[in-house]
Amino acid sequence: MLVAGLGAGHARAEDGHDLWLRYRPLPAAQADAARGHATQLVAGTASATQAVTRAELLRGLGGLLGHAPVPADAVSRDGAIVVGTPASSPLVAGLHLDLHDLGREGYLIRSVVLDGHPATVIAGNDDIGVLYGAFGLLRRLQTGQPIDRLDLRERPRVQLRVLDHWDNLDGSVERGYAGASIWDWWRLPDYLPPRYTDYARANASIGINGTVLNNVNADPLILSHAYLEKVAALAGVFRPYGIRVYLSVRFSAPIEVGGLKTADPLDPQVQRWWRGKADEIYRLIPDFGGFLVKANSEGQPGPQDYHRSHADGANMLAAALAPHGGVVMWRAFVYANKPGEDRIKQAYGEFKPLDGKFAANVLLQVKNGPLDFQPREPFNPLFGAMPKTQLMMEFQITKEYLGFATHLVYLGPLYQEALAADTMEHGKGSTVAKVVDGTLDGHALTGMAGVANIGADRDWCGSVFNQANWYVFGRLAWDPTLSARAIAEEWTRMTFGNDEAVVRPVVDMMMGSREAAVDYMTPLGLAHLMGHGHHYGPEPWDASGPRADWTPVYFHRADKGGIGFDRTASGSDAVAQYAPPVANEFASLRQIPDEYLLWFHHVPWSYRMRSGRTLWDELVRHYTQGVEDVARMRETWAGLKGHIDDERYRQVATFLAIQQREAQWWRDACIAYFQSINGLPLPAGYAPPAHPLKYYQSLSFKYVPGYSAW
Ligand code: BDP
Repeated sequence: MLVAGLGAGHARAEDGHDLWLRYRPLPAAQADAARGHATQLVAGTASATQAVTRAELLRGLGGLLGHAPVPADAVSRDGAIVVGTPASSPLVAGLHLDLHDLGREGYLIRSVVLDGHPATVIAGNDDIGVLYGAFGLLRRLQTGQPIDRLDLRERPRVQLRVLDHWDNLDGSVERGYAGASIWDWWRLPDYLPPRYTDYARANASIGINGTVLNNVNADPLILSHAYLEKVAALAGVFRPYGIRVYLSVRFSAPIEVGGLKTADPLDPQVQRWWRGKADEIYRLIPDFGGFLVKANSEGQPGPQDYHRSHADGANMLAAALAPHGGVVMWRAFVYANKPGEDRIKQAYGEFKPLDGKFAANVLLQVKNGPLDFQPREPFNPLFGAMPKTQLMMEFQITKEYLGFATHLVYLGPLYQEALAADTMEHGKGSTVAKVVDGTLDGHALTGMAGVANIGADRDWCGSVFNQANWYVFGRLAWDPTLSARAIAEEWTRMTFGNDEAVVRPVVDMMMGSREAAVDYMTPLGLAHLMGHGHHYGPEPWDASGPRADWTPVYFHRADKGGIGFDRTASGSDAVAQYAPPVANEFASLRQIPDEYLLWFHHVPWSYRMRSGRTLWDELVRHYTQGVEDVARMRETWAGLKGHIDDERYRQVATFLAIQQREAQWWRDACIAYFQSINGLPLPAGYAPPAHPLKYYQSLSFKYVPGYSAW
């Protein structure tokens, strides 16, 4: 028959489209062992969420085990899987499980005996918890773990786990490197391609429960009725998967869409307009999540245009959403208020005085670092400084400053480093994770956002390894205390299978990849040395307009005498924004960790590092190390040839070659430039840059993907 003729089981190339939900057959021994625990599936279909849960289990188990369990209404054999809530399933109700601390989204998976038969129950208080449980069970199988003798309880530690799409209505994606926007606005609301459902499945599988569909640099048109109908259609696809939609709104929309003369948040007409808009939205989308707002930041309008505060603006929108249960995610990424002041100090100056002034349904969305998604930044001092405000984390998943889609940089270690940072707000152990999950100051409304790296590319993210960054974001939003390594291992097993000869080297490569990028781009606390505007490649010499604080020279401050930004009391005193023990550590040359040295200090090139080397020698060593690390990553990958399907193998191999070439470019251009400033020789044994500085300075790039004027 035709199917057999195509070579059953092997015909499909792995192009990455299936993400970590590949459900390829498990090795025989594991499949045999598991099959006895997946003979029947007793799962309802009364709600849309129940239906997709059942479908996912049939699909997943069928793929992994060779054949799916038999759908059944009752347990009649050993090895049934029983799925539901006490309300949806009499079998689950009869077990009298202790579900009280699981909340709406938590789940329990337990091996039980039902009607005399060993069975596995996946239970929660709500359908959505059960769906998460189904994905949890599938994940166990996919990662090579047994599914007998189970007793698992899980619940998310963060309430709003949200992707922020910086997608424009014209189909482009700001800072997007995976093709065009996945939202086909033109053919919405009628046409709903399967990728919308797959997007929702993928998100639900890692616990993401919200999506902001459009760019923070928002087009007001999104609030027009025609577009709201398109948004409603997407919300309908996502709803069964527990995903709410949110929109980025432009603060001046009452003028642009509403025809008003002002957007002053204290103007009653403006307030009425937003209330009316909220009512209209909720008529179309009863579970609409709320608004994300970038205001008075990088040219966006905001309440300050009317001499009102950020709190006035946020609270006005919050009042419009509150009757419907919506929230406002107000961004703290602002730096325009005091020209001349150290850019990284400005958000704190702006928002700290507003602590306690925000309405109950407002979250302040704070980037992990005080600058802008650099390869490494110290944690944002707003974390730990606003106990009376619900602060949510904003990470960037798309790699705007990390080599775009082609560099293999696993962001787990970056996220973990930020979450584990100790703010010392209430003494030792006051980690950023505890601010974000609300436990430090007792907040109930909590959130974590990730700027999505998703586009219309077949593999969604522009490379297979970028999928790991979407994955790790979701898993850490679910539980910020999980380890980046454990998540990398999970993802690797789901993505490439459980062959130990693959898993170990791939996980090691992933775990080292972020430090490699820091080394070849911005070691020792340097930041923002990327190409002007597009942020592609090195441009440490750039001093062009329109703003000094967009240029590399502003940030590295290299001169004949030394390099680095003095942010101690003798400089901008940004250190003072941290709690005293943290501030003291950062301010002290003796205590500051090497990785933050030039972020906080301007030191001579001859400065003696802990290693005994001079700063200059150490800098050259790090730049070189970064390139060598990428070379090693390439070797590791080459060693996996034959263990990975051809298509994905070749893509990664090609991208690693690009990465190595660009890492070398970064190293050479930065060394050539800094050497032109300090006039020092390279330490012995280090190769000079391949080209003179002028060559690197002559490179220019047009049509760089993801470009935006900001
Ligand atoms: C920067 C991006 C810019 C964004 C801005 C933001 O370069 O495209 O609009 O952040 O977060 O990282 O608002």
